[in-house]
Amino acid sequence: MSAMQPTYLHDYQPPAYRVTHTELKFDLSSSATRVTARLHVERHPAHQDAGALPLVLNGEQLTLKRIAVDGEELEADEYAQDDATLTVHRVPESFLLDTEVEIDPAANTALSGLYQSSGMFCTQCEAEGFRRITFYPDRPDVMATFSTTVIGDRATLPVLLSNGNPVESGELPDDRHFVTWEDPHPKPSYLFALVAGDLKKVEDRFTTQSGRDVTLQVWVEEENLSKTDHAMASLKRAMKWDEETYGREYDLDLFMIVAVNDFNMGAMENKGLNIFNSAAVLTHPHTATDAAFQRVESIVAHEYFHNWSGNRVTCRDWFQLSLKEGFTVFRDQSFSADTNSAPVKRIEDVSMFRTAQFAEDAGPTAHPIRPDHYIEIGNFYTLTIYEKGAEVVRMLRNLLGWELFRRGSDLYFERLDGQAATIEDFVGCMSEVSGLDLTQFMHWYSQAGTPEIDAHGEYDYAKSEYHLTLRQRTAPTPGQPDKVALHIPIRMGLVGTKSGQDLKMTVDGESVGTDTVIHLREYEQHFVFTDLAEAPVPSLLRGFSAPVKLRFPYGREDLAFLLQHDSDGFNRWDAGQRLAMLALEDLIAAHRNGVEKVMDVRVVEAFRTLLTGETDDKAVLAEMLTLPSEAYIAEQQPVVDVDAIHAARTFVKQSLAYALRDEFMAVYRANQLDAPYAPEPQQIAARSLKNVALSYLVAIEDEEALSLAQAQFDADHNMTDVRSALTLLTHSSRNDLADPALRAFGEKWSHDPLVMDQWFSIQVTRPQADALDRVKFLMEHPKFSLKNPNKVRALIGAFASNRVNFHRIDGAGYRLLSDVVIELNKLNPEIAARLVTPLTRWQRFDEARQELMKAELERIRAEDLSPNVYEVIEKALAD
Ligand code: B3K
Ligand code: ZN
Repeated sequence: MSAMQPTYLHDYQPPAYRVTHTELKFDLSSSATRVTARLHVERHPAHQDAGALPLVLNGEQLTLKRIAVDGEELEADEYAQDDATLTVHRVPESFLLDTEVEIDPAANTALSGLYQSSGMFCTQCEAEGFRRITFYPDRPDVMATFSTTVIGDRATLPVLLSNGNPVESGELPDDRHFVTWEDPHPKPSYLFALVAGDLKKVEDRFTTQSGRDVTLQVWVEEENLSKTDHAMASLKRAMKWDEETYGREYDLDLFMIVAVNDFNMGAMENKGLNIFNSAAVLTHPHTATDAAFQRVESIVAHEYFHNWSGNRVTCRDWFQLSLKEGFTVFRDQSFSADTNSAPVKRIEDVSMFRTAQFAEDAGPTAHPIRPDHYIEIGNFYTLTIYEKGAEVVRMLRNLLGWELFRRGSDLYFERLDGQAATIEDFVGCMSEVSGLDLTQFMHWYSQAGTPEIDAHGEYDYAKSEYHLTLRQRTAPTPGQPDKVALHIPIRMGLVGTKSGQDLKMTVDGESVGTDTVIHLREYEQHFVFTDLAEAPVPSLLRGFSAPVKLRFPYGREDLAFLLQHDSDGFNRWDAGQRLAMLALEDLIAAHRNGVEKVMDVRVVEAFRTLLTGETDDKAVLAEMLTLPSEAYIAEQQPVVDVDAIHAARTFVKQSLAYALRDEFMAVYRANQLDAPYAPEPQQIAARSLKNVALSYLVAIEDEEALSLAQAQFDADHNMTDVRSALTLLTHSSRNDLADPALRAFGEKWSHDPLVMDQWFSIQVTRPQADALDRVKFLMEHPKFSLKNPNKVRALIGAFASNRVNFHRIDGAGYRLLSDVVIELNKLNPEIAARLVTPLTRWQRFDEARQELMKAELERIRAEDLSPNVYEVIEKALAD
């Protein structure tokens, strides 16, 4: 039961002992790897006067073979061991601890600690995996230099990697060999890494701004050597960007990336040896879509950026996780915005955020950016910690302005270099350089839930004034019934209804220009804008300047007006989304009431204007032509009616296609590319615009459009176009077209696991009623395995996002998911706990579905659960 006890932030204490240097030796073998450790241990200064203190180390699933203090073997009564710790009762102030343990990497299906993936050995230690490798104070505030010797078979494991620089290598008896690695930078155990396997590398170089020559290597299985160019190019761009933007330079002579097939997350920022899910590193025009190319670029950058925001300055404890993740996500978002299309990057990020993070905030697992307790930290690698954390850093950047923010960042990196820091340290640096009082702002870190702002505005013709009232409220979340008022920066403009131009604004007698930030700090505040020449439509929360829901009673004319005239590209897009939402809401109501559905002509006219107007940004246009997703629409409903949402959205899509068939067709034809594939912004924009247009035409199963989709599939020009065409065919009712295409695709790519993932996903996300049967059938496919997280996500995770089929009223979708969760609970608890998420959102649905979902949660609860799944299920079923 001890594993089920929560850890609390307020219980934090510095460790009794720290490790200054760690020497490791791995003698690798599939089911009996020997790990020999020598730790240089000393009493932590904070506990200098505390009298005798036992040494308590973490350790799980380790078979202890030997333990000695300063060379003296310990007697059985001098230490004690349970399933999570090893305690040495008496130790000197400073000493050497020697241990030897045996571990079983082949049996490690949780993919945490040292495990085997496609014959190679690799590690994943964040957050608490190192304790499955050796006995250690496995917490981020213990930072040591590491020296690691890896021993393996010369034939099967020719490549032996660890953190830092290789300093020695040689041959050993029995056809074995070794390599010794030294990492001179003190690091916590979660950043330790080891890789051993039959890998091939591509190599490049980067010279840092101070002239350090760095060798860059990407290690992959031989058949993937042709898929590394983009990751390498992305790495070099990221290194340069971090020098230019944050003044941060790389600090070792070698930087390595390794691709592995079995990985719980996207990638891991281990010092000098980043380990990647192969899906987050390998690309080729014929196997990866534009979106995959962009994802690889951003993840490569993200992990690289961690070298400063995470590794050089790390977290004091896991409650501070967002200190490294929120800041690093903000950094990778800025990098991608600078490298590609900034407005599209923002639209994509916000769209995902408002759909998925808002849903997390509204559900039973809602938690602050800095939680105050957890049972299993593995459950807190969430959209809240990552993405909301990044939004809060973005607000700080905007509050300070770039120059001061950069000064604050410099101060943070200089002052806390080599240390384990807290969120207060970070915000404190920002406050210190700017003189801003960020006391109220700090509530963003401790208060869970999405603030909702109700805005009302009125134009006083007689006085030429605009009165804006803002009210904020955050709904209670589990454990936090009462909410304080947050400091919410709202960037805005007033768009003149006659001129269509941003009006000059005056607040409290002060002229603030045409685009300003107002600060909402109270529950309710009034703002008066004087000397306005004409009646305005307000453009609020420009660029999504705060992670909030903002309601304003816009009429449809107002939204159509903003869609045309708002100078803020993000809000132009958002006006279109709001306009579509109003139409969708009417249609959802009509569907529920059995009334005939009628399409809002204002939406048709807005789309006509978009399709026929001039555009300088096709990528933004493609976003504007994309309707809110079913998941996003669901977020806006008090009770989610999956069928009505699906019907309404399909109706809007089809109505637009019938009304604007020629316009969509013209856009499709005008955006064909002959040039060889390149993942560059202009090509990506043209492809996304063309494929959005085709998706409308296929939605009405227009014969000509179907043959265009077929031709696009057959042309086999690049994966973006092929996948898009195959998805459209598969999601249509035309099995006569879909089946042969799926068969051909499946046969052609059966050797490529990452393409097969796409093949699985495309099939199980189709809206037709056979989706669930297809999942069951494909689970038996030879290329499917529950032990591979990518496959689980591609098949089961993708099916759970298929809203009409997952939420089938017979409960079969829920049953299938919980069956898989129960099995994965034993194999890979981290993935199991993630996969169960859709069931935890049961409160959002009608009563019949609520009962079905809860019954499945109860069925899972009856199992012998891992702490990961236990924590999520208990929250989901709490009263
Ligand atoms: N820091 C890793 C996350 C690892 C989590 C494992 N449970 C990836 C990243 O955010 O860069
Ligand atoms: Zn990260």
